[in-house]
Amino acid sequence: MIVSRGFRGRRRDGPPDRVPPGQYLTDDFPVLSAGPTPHTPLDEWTFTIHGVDEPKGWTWEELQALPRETVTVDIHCVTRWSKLDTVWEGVSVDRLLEEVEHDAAYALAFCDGGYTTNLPVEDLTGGKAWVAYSYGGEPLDPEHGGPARLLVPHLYFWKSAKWVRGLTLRDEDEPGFWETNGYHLRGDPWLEQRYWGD
Ligand SMILES: Nc1nc2c(c(=O)[nH]1)N[C@H]1C(S)=C(S)[C@@H](COP(=O)(O)O)O[C@H]1N2
Ligand SMILES: [Mo]
Repeated sequence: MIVSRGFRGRRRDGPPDRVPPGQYLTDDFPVLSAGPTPHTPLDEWTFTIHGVDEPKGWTWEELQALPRETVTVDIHCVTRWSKLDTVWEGVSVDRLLEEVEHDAAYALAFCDGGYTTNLPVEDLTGGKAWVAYSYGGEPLDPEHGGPARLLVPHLYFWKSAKWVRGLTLRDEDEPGFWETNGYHLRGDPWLEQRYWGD
């Protein structure tokens, strides 16, 4: 585990309706990556939905041409930091899933570098998840997952896969990288679903 930026800020408690149990607030944006930062050129970048009869892919340009949404959300890392009112831009996963025919219940997000994370499709739909390519009004920093990452703010931040390249839709839940290593299959911060058995 590479933690390339420390916690400079003081640990603060936050409003209990915004900060889930066991979390504290930070103004920093810590970097947590399980490996080196990949640098895929945009002209080689694609986002693909697999696990369907007709897989669907978008180039970087095609993704940029889809309707973009600006969202302001709170994020919660299982290592106990939370950050309020983060501003992102991206394409909603609803919009992407519109273009495939499927009735899958689960998805496995896959990334440059090999990271994966599993999610119920229900947690990716209904305006709750995005493929985000901008943070704080700037293109997403490579350390934070640029050119694009999954953003699923209502779950612990390990579900927000950095350098995401697509989703594989599945009938059954298959644990991803951290989930295979002891993290909870779903990861709802309000229920403190941190580890297996929580
Ligand atoms: N591809 C990839 N995505 C990842 C990770 C990773 O190691 N690789 N770490 C996860 C974890 S544990 C967290 S807390 C967040 C951290 O995102 P940040 O570095 O932008 O704070 O990314 C998640 N997404
Ligand atoms: Mo994390």
